[in-house]
Amino acid sequence: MSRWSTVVAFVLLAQCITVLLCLEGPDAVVPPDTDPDPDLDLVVPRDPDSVVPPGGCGCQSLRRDSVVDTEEEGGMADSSSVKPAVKYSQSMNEMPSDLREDDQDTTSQMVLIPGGELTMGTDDPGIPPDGEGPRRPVGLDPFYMDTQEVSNLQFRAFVDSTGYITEAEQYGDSFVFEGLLSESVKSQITQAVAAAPWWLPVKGANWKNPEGPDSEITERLDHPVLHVSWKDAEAYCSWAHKRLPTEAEWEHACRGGLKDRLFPWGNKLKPKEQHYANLWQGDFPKYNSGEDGYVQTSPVKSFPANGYGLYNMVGNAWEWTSDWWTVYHSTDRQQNPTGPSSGTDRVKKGGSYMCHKSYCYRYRCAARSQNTPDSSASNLGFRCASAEPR
Ligand SMILES: [Ca+2]
Ligand SMILES: [Ca+2]
Repeated sequence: MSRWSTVVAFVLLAQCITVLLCLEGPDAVVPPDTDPDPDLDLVVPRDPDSVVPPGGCGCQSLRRDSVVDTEEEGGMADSSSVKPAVKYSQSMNEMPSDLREDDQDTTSQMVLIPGGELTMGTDDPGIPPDGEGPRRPVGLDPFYMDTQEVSNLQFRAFVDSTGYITEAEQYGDSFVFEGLLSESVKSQITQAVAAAPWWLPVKGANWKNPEGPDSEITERLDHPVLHVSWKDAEAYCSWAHKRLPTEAEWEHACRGGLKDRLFPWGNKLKPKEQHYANLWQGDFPKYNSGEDGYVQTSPVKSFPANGYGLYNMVGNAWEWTSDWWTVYHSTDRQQNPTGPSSGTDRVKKGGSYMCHKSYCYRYRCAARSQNTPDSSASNLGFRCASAEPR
């Protein structure tokens, strides 16, 4: 039962992400943003009505007992059937073939993230109840970070090597966004999350079958692995002789060397009208235009890398961190902070392809959300970190 509560909480989180941008390959990292933020008001929703707080999107009310009958639901548009209307980023999303060679690696390439005296959090939180603030001093040792979200191909190598069975496979189900499901699968589902009816518990949904038994990952091996719990993520990283990043490490890596910026590339959501991340464009949850090129996940190296050479830090898939969740933070300087010593939820960062500014402004580096460790869903993945090069 607790797992359902977790999943439900996760569902709420999933509602709150979106926006990114990108370039192609290590040589195409985003240059430092020296612009103070001239278009900030144009790209960052400041209208309280345009940003639904967690309670507003039902995140805090999601519990297993919130799952209700769906027979009276009016039904929702099937986003997966909508032909993407790519406006700007199609060419940017097409990667040179030589950059795809490392997609065959069973673990990600890593890059050195410099340490130093840094800050984490923000004094201008987009969603104050999430504990984004206050801005606080942090000292970090240098560390290595995966350049990409762990892909299906990489996770498959782990499973093939170890015989690992994920928690979603053990439970026999996972949460899937309704817009991705086939009519056949939807016809068999009689329950949904009351506060977020676009999330449906799907029997047989797991990393190998992201939308249930009639789906597969054959054509998505270079996309992020989904439906992995915190424990699953930790198990993969351990197998790869790595670990999950702390929230402080993840946030520092997200910023890509920039200071006081909203996104990994700066403050403008779409510099020069280019999409820098896989988010949701359209009317959530009914219509996803796919203007950024994708209505679901994208390959892990699509969109430009940030200043450290990291792809999709915001958007595409949410990413687990090692920290337990709390919204209360000391302003005292901390060295290599690892979060609370215990808790009920783990911190996830970055938002996903389901994030839209209208209800989930969580695709910023300082934004955060949480799920119980046994949660899994169709927009939550991870990447690994390490103190040593791997
Ligand atoms: Ca998208
Ligand atoms: Ca991500």
